[in-house]
Amino acid sequence: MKIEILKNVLEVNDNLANDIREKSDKSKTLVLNMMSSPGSGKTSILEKLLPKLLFNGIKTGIIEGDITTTRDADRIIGNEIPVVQINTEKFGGDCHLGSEVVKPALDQLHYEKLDLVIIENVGNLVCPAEFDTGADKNIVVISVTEGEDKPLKYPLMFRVCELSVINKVDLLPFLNFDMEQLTANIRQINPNMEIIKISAQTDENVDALLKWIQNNLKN
Ligand SMILES: Nc1nc2c(ncn2[C@@H]2O[C@H](COP(=O)(O)OP(=O)(O)O)[C@@H](O)[C@H]2O)c(=O)[nH]1
Ligand SMILES: [Mg+2]
Repeated sequence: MKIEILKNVLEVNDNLANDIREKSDKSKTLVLNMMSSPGSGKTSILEKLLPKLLFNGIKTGIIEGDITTTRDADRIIGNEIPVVQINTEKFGGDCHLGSEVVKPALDQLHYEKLDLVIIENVGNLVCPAEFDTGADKNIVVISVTEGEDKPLKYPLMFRVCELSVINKVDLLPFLNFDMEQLTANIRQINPNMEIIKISAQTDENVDALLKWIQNNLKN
């Protein structure tokens, strides 16, 4: 009985996610879903990325997902880029964003008029990977302070993503961290994963992420 209900929930979620993609394909809007554990630097990356997107004339909207607070949206506001905050506690405290909460946020942004929407999912390496948000591509951010083993311990997250952003490389001189081991672990789970190493603090290589986005825009 329980299994049947879960199957239904996922089916409803997937159908709505497919509707979102159908509409974003028509309007040529690229929708990205950025996931990671709490504190990997998702909002910091957006803070560095948004002025670059604006400078390059890419019409962008942001969806911020958190259990509670508008702290991340508050950090983004002021970039002349529209932001919608979703607080999942209002929907039962979900640890992820599903398509049923993403769809109204996309509509609020009038996503059909935008080139790009970036969703910052709830910080969590487990549940967000299980729910299709309707995004075209999934991105996982992993920072160098999290340990090389995380792709092996949270394989679904690395299976559903097409790009791994390895953040906080500015900290490498102070850490006993094996970058080669991390990239080997990522590729063991997902041999096709693209990998971009950045520092959202120093802005190192954030332009490579911008380029990746530009290459994936639909128009
Ligand atoms: N040293 C360093 N710290 C970073 C970097 N990116 C983010 N941080 C810090 O990591 C913490 C969490 O960042 P935040 O953007 O809120 O992560 P989020 O929870 O994934 O959105 C903050 O204290 C940031 O200043 C980075 O590239 N290098
Ligand atoms: Mg954040």
